[in-house]
Amino acid sequence: MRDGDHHGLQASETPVDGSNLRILIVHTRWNLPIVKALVEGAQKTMIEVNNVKPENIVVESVPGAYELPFAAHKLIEVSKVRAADGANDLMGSVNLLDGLNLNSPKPASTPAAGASPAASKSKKAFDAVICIGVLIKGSTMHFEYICEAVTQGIMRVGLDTGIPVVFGVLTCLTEEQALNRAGMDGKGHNHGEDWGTGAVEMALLNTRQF
Ligand code: RBF
Repeated sequence: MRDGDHHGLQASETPVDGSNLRILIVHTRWNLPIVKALVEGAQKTMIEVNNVKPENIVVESVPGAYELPFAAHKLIEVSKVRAADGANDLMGSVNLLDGLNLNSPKPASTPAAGASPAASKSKKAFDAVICIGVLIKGSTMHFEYICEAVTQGIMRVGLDTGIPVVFGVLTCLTEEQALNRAGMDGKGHNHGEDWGTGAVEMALLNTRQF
């Protein structure tokens, strides 16, 4: 059973349809098995519940939680530039930013030799980002400093870029708590699922006409 069935996330009353959205997940490689479960929870929910197309979910990784805000900010800005380039590029020339990918030495978006420039056409900018990580308290003050910096940093990325950024960082006192919140102990609920739906909901809110 989900811990806190009575106070967990209530489903939205309006449809949360992400079929036209492009979502970025940035996750850490600290505590990777737990992080992976959270990432998979977010992906599964966005695809199966919110109709996000699998090819419209981009996943990147960073070393630790402290790096999440920088990476999210950078990738949002790059995606905006690429989208604008694509819209302005009437000649269909190769986009210089096509090769940018944090983790892949040879990204799939790099056009093969002789390929049509149209193959490198820019994609839509990200509509929302989910930052996923797991911080587990150790015996020094490091945990407190990183938690504070990451929380403020992720909030700032959303406000500064105008793109919603979901706070998918568990800040746990013990590994057991983290396993529970990732749904890995057979008792808890996978919070990644909530973050997936939350990202879609916030992306729709961000583009809604009031
Ligand atoms: N990063 C995490 O994502 N989760 C952690 O639990 C975590 N614990 C850390 C503990 C110590 C003592 C140190 C030095 C780093 C830790 N980091 C952790 C990594 C941190 O987020 C960042 O990647 C590094 O400090 C490099 O900027």
